[in-house]
Amino acid sequence: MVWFTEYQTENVGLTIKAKEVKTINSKYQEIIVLDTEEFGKVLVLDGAVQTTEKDEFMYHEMLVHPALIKHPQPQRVLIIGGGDGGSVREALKHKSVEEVHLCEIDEEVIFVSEKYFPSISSKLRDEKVKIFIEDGNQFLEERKNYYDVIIMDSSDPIGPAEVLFQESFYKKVKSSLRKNGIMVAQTESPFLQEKYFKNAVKEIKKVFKYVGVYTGFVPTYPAGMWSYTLASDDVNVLDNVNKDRLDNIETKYIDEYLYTNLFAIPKFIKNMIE
Ligand code: SPD
Repeated sequence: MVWFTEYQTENVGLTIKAKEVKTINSKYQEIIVLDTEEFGKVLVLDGAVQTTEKDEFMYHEMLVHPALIKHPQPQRVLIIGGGDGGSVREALKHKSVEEVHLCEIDEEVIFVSEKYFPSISSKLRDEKVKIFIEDGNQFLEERKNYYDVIIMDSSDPIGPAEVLFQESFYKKVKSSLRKNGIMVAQTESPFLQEKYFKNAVKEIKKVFKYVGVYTGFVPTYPAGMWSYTLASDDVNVLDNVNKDRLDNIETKYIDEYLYTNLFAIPKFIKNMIE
């Protein structure tokens, strides 16, 4: 048994006991797979927990479904990051979706996920899915006016992912969306990563007309409190529409009630972004 600690801030860590630890060094990062009693398998990239078998549904459902439900008819979906496949799996639950493009910079994350996280990566080879091993920033340059929904399933804004949280990047996202397009981004922990959270929302607001921030619970992420930001130029993402679509989607976290009250977020968080 070994104790693994993710140093979430300079002063706070998350420590999990692991029965087994596997380390793979890819071209881009250190990938660790922990086998734990409490969370099942845990995927760690450069020291930060990305997903665990036990709580991944909390993150992936909240990241993916609100954007797809708010879009009038999502057919073309792009996921940037998310090589573990959790967001792909959730996006494919929407019947109108015809193609899902996954743009992941590190192919090794996909291989590791397919080997150790079959329940998360189960749909990566679905016929509707096309995988691009590319830098998201470059990828968008070549795809203008194409997607209905773009999902930013990135790691934290440190190192290579930093650029994915900047105004210049969100402008590219906007130009890759077609009419009625919606973007959703994971925007960090408002409680323990206030600076990253506020900055991401500020940059998104510079680019899109309609922006909505919501929160959810992910036990293995900093403070267990996570944020997501929806944005569009055509669809008022704050409108509470199409909630009956959830009837046809199997979920464990989000339901009609939660979706209807998606933007009922704590007051201190509203104050940070107003
Ligand atoms: N602090 C970790 C944030 C990770 C967010 N993305 C995770 C990707 C899982 N699909």
